[in-house]
Amino acid sequence: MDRLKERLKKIIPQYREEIKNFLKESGEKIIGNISIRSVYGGMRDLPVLFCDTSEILPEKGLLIRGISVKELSNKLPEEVFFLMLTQNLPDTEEIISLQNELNRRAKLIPDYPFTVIDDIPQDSHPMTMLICAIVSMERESIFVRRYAEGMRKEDYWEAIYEDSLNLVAWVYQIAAYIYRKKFGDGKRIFHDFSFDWAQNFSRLLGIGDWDGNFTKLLRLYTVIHSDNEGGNVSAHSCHCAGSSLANPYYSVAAGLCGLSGPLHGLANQEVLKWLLEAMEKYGGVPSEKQIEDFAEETLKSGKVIPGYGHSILKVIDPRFEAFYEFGEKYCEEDPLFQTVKVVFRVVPEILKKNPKIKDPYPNLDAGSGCLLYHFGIKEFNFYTVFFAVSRIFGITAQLILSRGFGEPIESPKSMTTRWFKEQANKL
Ligand code: AMX
Repeated sequence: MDRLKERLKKIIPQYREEIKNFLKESGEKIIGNISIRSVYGGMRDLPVLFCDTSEILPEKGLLIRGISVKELSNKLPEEVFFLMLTQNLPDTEEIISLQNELNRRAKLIPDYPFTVIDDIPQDSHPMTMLICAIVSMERESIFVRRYAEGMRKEDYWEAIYEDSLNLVAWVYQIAAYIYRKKFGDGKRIFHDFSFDWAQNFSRLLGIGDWDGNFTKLLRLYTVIHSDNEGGNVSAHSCHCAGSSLANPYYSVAAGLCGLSGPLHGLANQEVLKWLLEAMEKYGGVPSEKQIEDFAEETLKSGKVIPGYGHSILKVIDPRFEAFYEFGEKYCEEDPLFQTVKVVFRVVPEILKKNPKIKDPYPNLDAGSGCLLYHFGIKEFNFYTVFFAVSRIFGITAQLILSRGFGEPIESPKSMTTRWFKEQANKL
């Protein structure tokens, strides 16, 4: 029995009822003003979406269902997925049931997404390969089949759940194959049914994780990148496509297309480039004075210090702290990690000198790439694929809940600049 699905069968009607009653009581209440700057500024700070899986608080960082992601850093990605959907961490039977469910589905993956990867130009970006392989599997969608059979609206979420679980069980297999095609011997490694999700991902990548520490990093990395509220580009793109009832293969692909941008999923590779450049310039781990000079040079040339700053946070990102603690435990001696530590000691003090910078502290990207690099993943352009595989947990959880709530198609009103100017002139 799929215990997560059974739980959701009880919970989703309650969620739906709660929102229905809330809207009945309070749906017409006005909750805010909109500034023209917000509209033209990426809709920043406009509370116009709801998302219950996670939230970011300026002083606490990312909370998943009210629990700091740092406290979840020793949990399995499967446990966090369960938490996002049900508001509770699973008990032993529930987690075993979910893991069995994922393993059962893992072996049902069709062969053709692997052929898609074989046939695509091999100099394509790994994200292109991943997205094409995901879209190619759209013909497997249970939602599409059941929709054509006339499924009731109340049951949409169940079909979305089926597709989502298949995606969680399949996508890491595709990602690992892309890694092996592009950077390894090109041979596909097969699933081991006695393993958990991260153990299998690690095994399929073929990294040679003799002490199990890379698998531990994959678990941490996945949990930390799994979700980040609903308004970021990947979550929102997936949510928006899903609201048209595009099936999860299309919706997730829409989210991942957004993730592939340099302002979203690529930041961790920028950090790594910056650290390696500093190390090359100074011939090893730079001193505090050298990093100070290097950072000042970066700022003078009009660039940002990658890995520092955040649009909401005002404290050290707890996700950075979790990676930092992992680094202290497993790669203390690594010169790259030692450089991360020097940067952490020096850069916040430099950024604090500029009053415009609201958050001078490290964000999650300041340490994540360094850890992947330590374990031998030196191909920067694959890092976004790790982010994508992790983020699928969050965006599919959000999709399942959105269809569970019966959310309608998204259709915010756009107005012309002429209209905004007219409004501005009236004020
Ligand atoms: N180095 C130099 N200048 C910085 C800075 C940094 N690390 N962080 C912020 N600033 C500057 C901004 O560029 C902005 O300058 P401007 O007014 O001339 O455009 C000013 O300080 C005010 O910015 P802010 O309000 O504090 O932050 P923001 O919401 O505009 O930007 C972020 C947030 C993350 C884009 C920004 O801090 C930044 O560019 N950081 C470096 C890149 C990075 O680490 N990105 C990853 C973020 C995490 C993620 O989403 N993956």
